[in-house]
Amino acid sequence: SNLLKDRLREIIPIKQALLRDIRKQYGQKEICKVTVDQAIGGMRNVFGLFYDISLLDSKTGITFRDYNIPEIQEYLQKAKNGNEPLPEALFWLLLTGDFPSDQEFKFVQEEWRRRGELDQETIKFITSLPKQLHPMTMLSSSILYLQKDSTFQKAYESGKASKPQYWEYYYEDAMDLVAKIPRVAALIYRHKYKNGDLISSDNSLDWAANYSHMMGFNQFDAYELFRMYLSIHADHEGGNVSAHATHLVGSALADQYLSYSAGINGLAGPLHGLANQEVLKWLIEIREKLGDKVSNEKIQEYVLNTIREGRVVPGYGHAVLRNTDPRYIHQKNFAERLIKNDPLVELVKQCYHVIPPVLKTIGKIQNPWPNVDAHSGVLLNHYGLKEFEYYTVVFAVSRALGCTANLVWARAFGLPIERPGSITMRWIEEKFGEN
Ligand code: AMX
Repeated sequence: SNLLKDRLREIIPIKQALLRDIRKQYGQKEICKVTVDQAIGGMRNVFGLFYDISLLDSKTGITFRDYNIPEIQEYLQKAKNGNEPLPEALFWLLLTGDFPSDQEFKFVQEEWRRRGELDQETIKFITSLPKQLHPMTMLSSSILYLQKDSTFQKAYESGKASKPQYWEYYYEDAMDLVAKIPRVAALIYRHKYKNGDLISSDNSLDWAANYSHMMGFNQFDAYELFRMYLSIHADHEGGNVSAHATHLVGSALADQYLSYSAGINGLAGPLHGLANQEVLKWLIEIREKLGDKVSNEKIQEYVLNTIREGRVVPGYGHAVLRNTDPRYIHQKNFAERLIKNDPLVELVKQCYHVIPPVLKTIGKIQNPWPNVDAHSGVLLNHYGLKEFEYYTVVFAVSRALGCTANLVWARAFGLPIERPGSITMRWIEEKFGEN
């Protein structure tokens, strides 16, 4: 039997009824007012999206179905002798709202093993991509290529799919896409950086460890890093660029592949997921220019110079968070537990003390604290992933969990095509002008 789909079949009608009640009871309540400034300013604090699987609090950070990062670490299944949550369990939680039993966890793991292999055409497509492409471009293209296998697209085209069943096809596509994405990503890595010397999957490993293995990293601690990394990047509520882009494109009934490829394209922007490649570049630049054992004063100066040059300090600031990102703290704890004597990890720690006070002196910066990307690069680097151009791909493998889980629910709730209104300068002047 299909444990996860059966569970969804049970809870979807309950949640649908709940949503109907909520609309009946609160449908006409006002959530917030929208000012002209907000319309022009990237819709900060405009609550106009419905996204049920995770929520971001500006002070305490992300919760996945109401559970924060330390709770995720405590309650989700872990590998034998491991400390980090396993993404299979997180996916069950995101989809159902419950922690999985061991049997349910194993079900997801087995399904992903079963669905994860790539056919020869797909392997040929990926290993024929021009090597000069950015790995995020390769990933987005490869996900688009996999769209040939979309069960939703086929059912819709043949007229077989009726609206109440859409979510079932989105579920199938989510499971396939998530099962395959580590193989796609590892193939891109080996093709681009390792002369096409491919490594087959090892199905005795869990999903995250298998990804690490297919990249070529086989230490237990590297497995732990991938388990942790792929869990904490999975979702960040609905308004961030990758989640929002996926949700928006999906609202046009574009299938999971078309929708998540769009999300990946947004994640590839330097103000969003690409920041983790930028952080490592920036840290290495500091060490090249200032040497190791750099003083706090020199770092301060370097930060101010970066800003003077019109660049952003990567890894710091956030559109919503107003505190140190708990995902940063989680990675810091990981590093303190498992990594000794890595100069770049030490530099990240030093920056954590030095940079926020400097950014606070720049009045316009709303949040001087580090975000998730300030730490992840040095951890990947420590375990041998030196090609920092590739870092955002690991982020994208993780974000597939949240983005695809949300689309299953978007279809289960029967959410309509997203279509907010837009305004012009003339419209604003005519509406609010004196005459
Ligand atoms: N370095 C320098 N300037 C910064 C800054 C930083 N780290 N963070 C914000 N600012 C600047 C902005 O560029 C903006 O300047 P402007 O008015 O001249 O355009 C001003 O401060 C106000 O910005 P804000 O309201 O504090 O932030 P925002 O919501 O507009 O942007 C973010 C948020 C993340 C894009 C921004 O903080 C940034 O560019 N940070 C560096 C890149 C980064 O780490 N991105 C990753 C974010 C997490 C993620 O999505 N993965």
